[in-house]
Amino acid sequence: MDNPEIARIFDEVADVLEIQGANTFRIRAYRNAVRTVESLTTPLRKWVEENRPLTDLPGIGKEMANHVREMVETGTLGFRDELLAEVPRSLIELMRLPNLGPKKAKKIYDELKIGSVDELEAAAKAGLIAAVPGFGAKSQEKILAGIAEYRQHGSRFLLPQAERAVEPLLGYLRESPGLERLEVAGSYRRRKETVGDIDLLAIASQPVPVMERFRGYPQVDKVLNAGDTKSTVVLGSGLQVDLRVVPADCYGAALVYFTGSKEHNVKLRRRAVEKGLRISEYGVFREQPDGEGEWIAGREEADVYATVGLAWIPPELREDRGEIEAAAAGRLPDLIRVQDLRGDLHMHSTWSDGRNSIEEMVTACAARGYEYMVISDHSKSLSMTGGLDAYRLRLQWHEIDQVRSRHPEIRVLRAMEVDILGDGSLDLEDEMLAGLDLVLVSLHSRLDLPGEQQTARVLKALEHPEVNVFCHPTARLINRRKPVDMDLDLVLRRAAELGVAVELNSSPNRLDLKDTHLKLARELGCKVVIDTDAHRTAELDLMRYGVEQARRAGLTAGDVLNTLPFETFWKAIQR
Ligand code: DGT
Ligand code: CA
Ligand code: CA
Ligand code: ZN
Repeated sequence: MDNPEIARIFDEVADVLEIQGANTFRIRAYRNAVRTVESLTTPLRKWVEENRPLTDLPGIGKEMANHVREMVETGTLGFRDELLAEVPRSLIELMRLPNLGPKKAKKIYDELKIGSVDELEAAAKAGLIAAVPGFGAKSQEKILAGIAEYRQHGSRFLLPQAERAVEPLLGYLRESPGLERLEVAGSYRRRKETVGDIDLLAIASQPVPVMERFRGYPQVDKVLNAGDTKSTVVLGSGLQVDLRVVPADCYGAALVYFTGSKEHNVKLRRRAVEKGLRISEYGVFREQPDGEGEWIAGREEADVYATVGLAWIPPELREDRGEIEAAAAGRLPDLIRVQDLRGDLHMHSTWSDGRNSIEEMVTACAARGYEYMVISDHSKSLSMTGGLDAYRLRLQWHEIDQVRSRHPEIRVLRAMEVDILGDGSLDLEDEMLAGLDLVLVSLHSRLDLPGEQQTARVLKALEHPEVNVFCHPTARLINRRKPVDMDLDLVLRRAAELGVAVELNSSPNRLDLKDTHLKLARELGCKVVIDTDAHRTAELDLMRYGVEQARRAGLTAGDVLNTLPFETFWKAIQR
């Protein structure tokens, strides 16, 4: 667990304690710990590993030290989990609203007995919030704006979170007697970066026992709807899951319908109407003069698409962004696959904030069958990550040379993820930049600059002749941080002219560039790479999330530089 995560958990504990009206000293102790952790320049993990006394740190007493050790060693904090079980979930939801926070949430809760976001919204719209002492019309407005923002992002699950809940559930359901087919539809199947809820579809000889088994799943927190062919539950994680059992004859039609997107379905149905057909979740019907439709297809998805003259469309493309037109013209892209990638171009080692040594990363990349790989630790201005200055970078090169000689099976490139400083200059001396095989650049600070300044800063960095890749260009963190204000169109155009590649960072928290941006990048002739930004060997497997995002953008292997064999790749990545 890294420092920001530890800080976030301490912050959460403080929030809940504050809601509970706990002793102010206790709350302050956690807030102080947050501040200490946030300003620390070495990973706490290192402190624990090296058995350095954590209590030497300001604001870290015995209790906090134990907490830190627990988080580093187990990846979670039992005390936090206990607290979260005590406080009404809805109140935590309230306190997490932008522009609210624990104090105001508690006040509103105490005064108006409001315990959910919906109730809060209704109260704000009715003017009740403005009347609460300490609040006014202005804060009421801010709360409504916060709710709108939260609705857009906050309540959606990241794909890996959803997967952690869905995978075991699928395994459990597959044990149902009489189950013949089971698939996840909805945004999950389209591999959207976040999902609102999970839509399951099944065929079963007898639906009722499948429904009963579903509702009896041990992780089910609440059953919202219990029917013979459709049920809805909420899992302990808060994730809502629908299960529908449909007849085999309309499984394909139902799968198309519930995979969506809505926009894709609308376009598809319109196309059907033009051909005198009607597509619904029950099948494809030929319209008859008497109003009754004649069923003509529905068993498989491909059958449904075929009735309207289309090839089967991969779910990732079903967003009505030209995929129906492409399918009609027989020009659907041959989407990139994980096995097309021949190298990972962005990863960290213990030289900065990674968990594994260079050699461990090299062995792990070789085990994944890569032909080449890139070690790219942080530069010095990111002191909290242990970023490297010129001196330590030279030492690292020495180690890379040694590892290279032991691992001829894979080509190891030396790079650095160089920080773009506030003024657009780079956080490493020119002569050192020249000594790197590849130069990656990223924004990690001053992410709130006004658009014009941010754009100018980035453009200046990309002009530097040594730069090869612009990493996680918008710096967004999904559900947590907005993309920077920047003229991305302009930046991508310039990157294309300069021959600088843009990254699709596969970390499921980032997925940056995202699908629509990638599409734009390709249209503008920008080079694209997909990599993991792994901070430990296991994270090398995150590549599939990047590939899924690329597929959503309609990218083929030919659109991505690191699908190329090394010699060709090496020429293509040069400016
Ligand atoms: P989500 O859950 O917000 O991440 O997004 P989806 O796409 O999974 O949406 P969801 O769960 O509301 O519905 C699943 C699919 O069912 C959706 O992609 C398309 C279909 N669907 C739902 N409601 C409608 C509707 O009102 N009209 C049409 N044509 N399709 C719908
Ligand atoms: Ca859904
Ligand atoms: Ca749904
Ligand atoms: Zn990185």
